[in-house]
Amino acid sequence: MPTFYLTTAIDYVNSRPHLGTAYEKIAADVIARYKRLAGFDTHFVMGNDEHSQNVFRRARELGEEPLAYCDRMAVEFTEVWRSLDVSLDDFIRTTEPRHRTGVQELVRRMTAAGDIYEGHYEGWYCVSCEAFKQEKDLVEGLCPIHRTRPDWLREKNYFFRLSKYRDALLAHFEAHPDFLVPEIRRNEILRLLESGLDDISVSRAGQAWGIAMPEDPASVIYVWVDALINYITAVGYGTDPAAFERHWPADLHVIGKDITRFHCVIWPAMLMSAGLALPRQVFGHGWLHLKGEKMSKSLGTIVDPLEAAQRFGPDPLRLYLTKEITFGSDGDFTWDRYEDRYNVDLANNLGNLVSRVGAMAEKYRDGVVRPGGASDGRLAETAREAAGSYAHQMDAFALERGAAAAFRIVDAANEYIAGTEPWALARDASHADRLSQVLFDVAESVRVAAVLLLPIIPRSAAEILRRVGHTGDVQDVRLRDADWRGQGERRILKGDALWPRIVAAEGARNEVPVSRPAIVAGGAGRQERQRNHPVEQQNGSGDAASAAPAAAQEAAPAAPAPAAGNAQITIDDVMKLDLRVAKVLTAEKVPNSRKLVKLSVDVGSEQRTLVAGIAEAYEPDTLVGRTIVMVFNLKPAKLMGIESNGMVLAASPDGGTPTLVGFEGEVPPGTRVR
Ligand code: ME8
Repeated sequence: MPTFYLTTAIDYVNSRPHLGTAYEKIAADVIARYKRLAGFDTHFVMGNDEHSQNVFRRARELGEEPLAYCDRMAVEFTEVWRSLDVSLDDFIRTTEPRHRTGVQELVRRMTAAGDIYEGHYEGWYCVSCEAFKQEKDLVEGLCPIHRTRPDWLREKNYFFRLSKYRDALLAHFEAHPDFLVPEIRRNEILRLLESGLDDISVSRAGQAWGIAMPEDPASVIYVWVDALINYITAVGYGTDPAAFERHWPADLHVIGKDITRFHCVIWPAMLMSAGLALPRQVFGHGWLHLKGEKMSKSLGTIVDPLEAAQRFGPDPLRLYLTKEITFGSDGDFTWDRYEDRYNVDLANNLGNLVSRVGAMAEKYRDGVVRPGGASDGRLAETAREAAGSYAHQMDAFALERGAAAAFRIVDAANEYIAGTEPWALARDASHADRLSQVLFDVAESVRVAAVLLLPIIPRSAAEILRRVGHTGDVQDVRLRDADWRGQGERRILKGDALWPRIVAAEGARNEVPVSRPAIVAGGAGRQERQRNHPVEQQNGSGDAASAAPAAAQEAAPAAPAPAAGNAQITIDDVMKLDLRVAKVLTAEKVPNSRKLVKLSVDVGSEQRTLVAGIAEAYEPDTLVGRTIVMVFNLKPAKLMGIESNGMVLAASPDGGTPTLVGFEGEVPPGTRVR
């Protein structure tokens, strides 16, 4: 079986993980899971970088021993990775004995090669970067990344003859055009190499926190040199030669674009000096931004990954980060966009499809679907094309395109349902075979899409596979299982809506309450998150499909569900909506909510209370006396503890503020809108 050794950067532990660092781990996990799916014996290693001065200072600030602090942070970090379903095989900490032994061994070998010499360093040092800086690196005297003034150092250091390796590095880049991807990063490093290399300090004097230089306990090894070596100590360098032999060289280091110089200049030169093989490839991903700024603990622009995962469960977050951000480029995270994509990709599209397949299979075929003969082959063709493109894109780490390919199958299946109208076929016994085939083809599409989505949304894809009749261990599923299987019988299971459609209380759209997705993260913090986000389950039954409004999670195929995309609905569907004119009697802001307004309205025959997400667009006073349109027959739902009996209609542009639907002239309350 081919092997694949994959690593991420190891994190500084001076604060908890944020969504930017989590982005890297999730992307790497998608790759690791994809490689397993593709049949590789994959070894996926992550870890913590503990010998940083920032870590030492943080521990001291908290009155803790540095090692005890690091122990605590290791628990916190691994807990976050576990909650995000990151499937790491090993977690290395730089304070571990296996690491210390390997680091000292490597430095000894570099010394034996004549590449380490004693000298004095005088210059700038940014503790947040843990990097020696030259005057030309600073902007107005500040570190451009952390916007802080670096320290001025004068100390005895050991130096590494990095300059000696410039030509060898250039030759390596030349011979291995894919050593560093994407190309923009490769070009940056090539320019750097072409401009020449200076030797670098590889030790710090007068510090106790770190790994001692082998022959000089008064000096500790520079934290970056210490950290880079994790990639070999994690697989046994200096402690377990057989494991090292098995795993090294790494197939891929996944790191952020800010640290490519360390990984593609210093690290390979260190390995060359020690006579070890170089990693095969380095992927320098982009930054996750929040409001246009790099998400960064030192800049304070961070989102808590657990909070983001607890919003809908880890899978929607994983999908957002994989599908919405071009892997290799910078990308934005906004709560609004995250919620929009949840609704579009999951609630309306994939979740709706799975619900419909379950409901139709049960209603028309008692839960068992079989081919009925004479498939038109359209879905099979889409699935084949998409699966081929998926593998091609994922092999090139174009994760967003891989995700998009899988969703092409989902889109096609939804459109196919809208086009073939199984509910109409069911009304005529002469179409029984055709109906069987349609149901089978749609179920098979769902199965293929779920196989392809396993690396990205592992929990949900496993659940979807179970619902479309997969019975084996999902760990054994391989990429070849994405081949279209036009034969056999499938037992299709109905279940709760996987992702009930939401319009969150803070989401500015018309108010549809959040139901709990069928698949969510477990673990600590969930209750806290629910308190912070003023949305409540619509009903206590857990029957999310019935809780979902306006048929977004429609499960009963007799009245067809509105499909995703541009699929059409019938007049019967439209007539299910009881829309009425109402007049606003009172309006008040809902406490602790930016967007919600509580309205009491006159609907002719009665008064109703509504909660609407329009507070950012309308002052409550301006609403009183206004004529609006509401959905009259929507199930009551609680928002911020207030029961809302209907939904206000408004034009709601993506990312914009809502505008209420109204009339030119006077229309009496209670009038039906149709
Ligand atoms: O750099 N978006 O640790 P770190 C995307 N210990 N990635 C981000 C990010 C963002 N907003 N912020 C950080 C270190 N990262 C060193 C690595 S490896 C031998 C030593 C990425 O905790 C960052 O680019 O500052 C890096 O790859 C990783 O998170 C850890 O960052």
